[in-house]
Amino acid sequence: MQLTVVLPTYNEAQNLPVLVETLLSLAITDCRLQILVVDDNSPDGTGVIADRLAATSGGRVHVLHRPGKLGLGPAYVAGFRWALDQGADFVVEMDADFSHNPKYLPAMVAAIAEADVVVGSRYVPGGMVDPTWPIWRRFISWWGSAYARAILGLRVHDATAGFKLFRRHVLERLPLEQTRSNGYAFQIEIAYLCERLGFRVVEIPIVFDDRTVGTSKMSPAIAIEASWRVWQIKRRY
Ligand SMILES: Nc1nc2c(ncn2[C@@H]2O[C@H](COP(=O)(O)OP(=O)(O)OP(=O)(O)O)[C@@H](O)[C@H]2O)c(=O)[nH]1
Ligand SMILES: [Mg+2]
Repeated sequence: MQLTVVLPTYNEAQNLPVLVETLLSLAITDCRLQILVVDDNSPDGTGVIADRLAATSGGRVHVLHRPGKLGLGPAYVAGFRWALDQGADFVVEMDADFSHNPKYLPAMVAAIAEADVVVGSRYVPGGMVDPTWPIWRRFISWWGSAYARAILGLRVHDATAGFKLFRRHVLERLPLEQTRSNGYAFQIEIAYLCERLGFRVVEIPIVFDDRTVGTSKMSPAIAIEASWRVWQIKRRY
């Protein structure tokens, strides 16, 4: 079985080498893990580092270069399409800043035996956001998920989760190229489509750590996008 981890990167020069090494050393039975880095011409040279990692990986690391910062949603769509074209049986999406700890991946792979989609979830028992976050930040994160769930009638508890494992046939069915969202909205849109199409979604608890190096690309604009896109998603599908 082929498992492809899609890592979108924008200025993750410090995180990427360690993350790639950690992912490649994971013991995941019955799967050959490969990595696709989708880099948006990061000014800090992440793309060059990714090429170097690919060159010495024996074909386990690949890089998709995009000409500029075109957003997280389109980066994932390009990465998912590439993974499908390469024959992936399973596809993982995760952040490249260690907020999504690779140590959860074996449990997620085990859980896919009984599911179509496995979500690394902050909002099921045992899961949480970084306990050092101030209360307002925890509240915004919780509220974003609760808002999307209420409006879209989602069953998944972590509606904005960006740590997901998909079976191939799920991504084949999703209208990926029709999505227009970015950031949190993209995660909500994918979660909604998965439920609308009747896929079995299972949540595995994760602790979401704050990044320790590099800078966040999140902005109020991305949070605001999510709040109106939720309504657009509801009308559209
Ligand atoms: N290719 C690509 N990757 C991106 C883009 N924006 C963000 N990323 C990557 O997407 C992942 C998540 O972005 P972050 O900036 O960590 O955003 P976040 O995790 O929601 O927010 P923080 O809690 O502040 O870290 C990281 O791996 C980023 O490098 C983009 O426009 N293009
Ligand atoms: Mg992050």
